[in-house]
Amino acid sequence: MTFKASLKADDIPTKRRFYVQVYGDVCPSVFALLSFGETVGVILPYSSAFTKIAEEQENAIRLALENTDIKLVFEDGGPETEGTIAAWKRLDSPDAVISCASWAATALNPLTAEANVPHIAIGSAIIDRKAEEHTVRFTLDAKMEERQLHKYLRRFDRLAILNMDNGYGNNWADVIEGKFGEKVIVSRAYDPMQDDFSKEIKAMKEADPDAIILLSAGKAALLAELIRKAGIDAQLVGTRPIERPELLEKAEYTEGLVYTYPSFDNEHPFLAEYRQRFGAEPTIFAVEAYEAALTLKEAMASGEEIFEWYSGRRLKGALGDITFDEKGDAHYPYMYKEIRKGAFVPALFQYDMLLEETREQIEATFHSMHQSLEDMEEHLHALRGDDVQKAIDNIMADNPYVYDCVTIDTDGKICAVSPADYSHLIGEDISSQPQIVKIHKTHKPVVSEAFKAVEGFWAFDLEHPLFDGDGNFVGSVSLLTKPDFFGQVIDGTVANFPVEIWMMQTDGRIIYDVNDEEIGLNLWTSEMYDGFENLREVGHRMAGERQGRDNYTFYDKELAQEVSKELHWTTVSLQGTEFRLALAYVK
Ligand code: COI
Ligand code: CYT
Repeated sequence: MTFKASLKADDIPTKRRFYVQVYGDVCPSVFALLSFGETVGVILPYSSAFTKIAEEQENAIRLALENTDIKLVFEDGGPETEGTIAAWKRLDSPDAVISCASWAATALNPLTAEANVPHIAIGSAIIDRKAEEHTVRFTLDAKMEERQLHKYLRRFDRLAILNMDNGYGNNWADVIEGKFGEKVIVSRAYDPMQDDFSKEIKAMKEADPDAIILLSAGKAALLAELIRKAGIDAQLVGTRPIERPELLEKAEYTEGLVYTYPSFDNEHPFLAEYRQRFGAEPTIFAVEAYEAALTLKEAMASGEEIFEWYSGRRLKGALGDITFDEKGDAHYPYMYKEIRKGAFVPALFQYDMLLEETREQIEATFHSMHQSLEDMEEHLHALRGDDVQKAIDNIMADNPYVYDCVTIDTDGKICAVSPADYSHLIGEDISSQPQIVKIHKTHKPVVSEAFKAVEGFWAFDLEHPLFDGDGNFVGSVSLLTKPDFFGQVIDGTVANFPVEIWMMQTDGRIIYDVNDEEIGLNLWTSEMYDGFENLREVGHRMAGERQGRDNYTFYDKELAQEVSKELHWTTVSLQGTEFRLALAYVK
């Protein structure tokens, strides 16, 4: 240890690696004997409104690194950047630094980069990196969290914001105001070190909002109490740091609070160990801190440059399945939680909300595809020629999800194709396809079930009838989509929620799933589902009922492990063709 202290970071940036490389081979046993541990500086907001958060993080980091030769130096960063910078100066050339809070990460990023000391940010949703490719962050960016919170907030017309006056609260308030504009009728920053919030509560009362967004950590319980005692019945909404034990002590005021929060695995052994050792319930602050410390140890031992080690990496641990992007930011699912019967639980409303939004999006996308066919009708009194080609090229330009657009005559032969690259399809006879048979009989728009298209893949076909100037049926115009079309809509609506969506026809055929290999299989007959009889039974129930709830056992998203899933399903109805839309989640 003392030996180590004489080495300056500036002289030898990656000390340990240097010694391994130079002397390790020559004299491994001496190296093993010396085996000096590295020092990790940890800057946490002890003397601030977030003392309990800092203590939770310290506990978790100690737990992660006990029985290792890493030396931990905890420093108080206080409530603001000045304290953080002073704490950084007190550290004597550490091998890495972990810091908590957005403002601390923003301040430490350029300083640690200049000193060439790896920097890990925890509890830091909003940071501004002056130095790129340096700071690794375990907190999901607020902009990502906002995209999820947004889906819930948009049901309210009159929003109020009550935020802690610091780099977390003020920046988050800006994000919401930027997205909701006029709908934000009042916004107040409060000093989190204080307990007198009478001015803020008065402003809330006067504004009479539908929802109050509390960008709070420790003070949310008191604020909720004051809000309710003032007779304000607005929905209370929060973000990740709001989940603190104090909220449950004031459950009579906080019941019904809805907030966004990571959906980490509640069964992970770390949680049980933390409870046992410290006699308290760990929150996301502890989970992030633990995962950061544990992986930092591994990164340091790898000899690789720390940022490089994390960048692009996928890890499985207490935070669940997480991936780091090229900026060094972690990504992992968030969900809605709520306080229900005095406990922090996954919010029940989210499953039907996401299912309904996905249903609406799929129907709206088909509707706009159909609309663009109708809009071009006047240019489609014939099936081929320059005008027709121009019209179907325009339709293609309007419909990014569509694979191709063709016209089909009354004999069921393809006459014109867009994009023109696929003109080899001209002359193909598709007269026996059920949707063609149907439109030739009804002269009405139709959506096919899944079928093998002449293009060579499972597809869906939206067919629209065409008539000549005298109103005689002359054939149809078709928009063809791949199942991936559903995937694109679904990815947009459930992005970053811990749910999966799949689709089934009433004949048991799986028409969309995150696992490509399942698309096109039949739930009743495919051997993929042998041994999952209760899933098959549920599938039969789904075929007969337009909507419902059930549960089943099947593999997880990676087809790795069998898990029990909760299921909510509904029906997408397109020109009379019905698809079951299923949302599943692991409880
Ligand atoms: C953040 O900055 O993202 C935090 O969670 C800070 C916390 C101390 C309130
Ligand atoms: N292909 C297409 N059926 C097909 O097989 N583009 C439309 C209809």
